[in-house]
Amino acid sequence: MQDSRINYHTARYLISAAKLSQCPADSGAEVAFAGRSNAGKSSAINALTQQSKLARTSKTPGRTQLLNFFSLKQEDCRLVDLPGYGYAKVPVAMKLDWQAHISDYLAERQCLKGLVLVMDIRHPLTEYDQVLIDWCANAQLPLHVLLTKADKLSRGPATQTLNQVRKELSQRLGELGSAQIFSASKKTGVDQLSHRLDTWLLGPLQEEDEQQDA
Ligand SMILES: Nc1nc2c(ncn2[C@@H]2O[C@H](COP(=O)(O)OP(=O)(O)O)[C@@H](O)[C@H]2O)c(=O)[nH]1
Ligand SMILES: [Mg+2]
Repeated sequence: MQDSRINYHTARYLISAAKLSQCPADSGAEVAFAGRSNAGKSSAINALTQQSKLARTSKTPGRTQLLNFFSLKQEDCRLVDLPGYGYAKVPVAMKLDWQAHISDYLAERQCLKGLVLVMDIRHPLTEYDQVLIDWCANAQLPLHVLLTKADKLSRGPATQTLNQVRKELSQRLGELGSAQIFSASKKTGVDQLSHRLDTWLLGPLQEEDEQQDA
């Protein structure tokens, strides 16, 4: 199925920003990818855009502390790779450090239409995933969870995790929350992700061609 409305393959690196004032103009529509370092964020963006080196992937966790912007050919639409909230063993320090980098962005960015929260399907709903879920609930920002590295689990446990995460999201976010299984290695779930982003960036599909009953 290759019928997404936006061609994500057109994504190009635009700019990196260390703070809000360095971000591109706050116009159009943007979707941001967040998640723990090493969860598979950059790989997910590369799978979505069918570009192996667009968002730098690394086996070294927590290397980039910048917000990386990618522009799509679709007018004024962008993808954003947010800094990972690292591996540090000190939760409070980790939280403050991470927040210093992107809380301004999340709070102020008007063109932000939704957040993709990337979790390793073997380690879902970590403490800081929970912080982000609460943040979205408070801000009433749509959230889509990618349970990635699904190639590392068999179908049974993967589905079990998906159901658990969906239940949690529905309790805390209602209609604003959704989740899916994903694998950047196997390209599983790319179409499902594309459709979710289409809806966020362009709005719901208009059923113009649908025949109207009298
Ligand atoms: N098996 C498997 N490995 C993955 C997948 N996605 C990412 N990885 C690996 O996980 C590590 C971290 O990925 P990366 O995309 O850099 O994570 P980020 O820090 O969240 O951007 C890298 O070694 C990737 O090759 C996946 O879907 N399946
Ligand atoms: Mg990365």
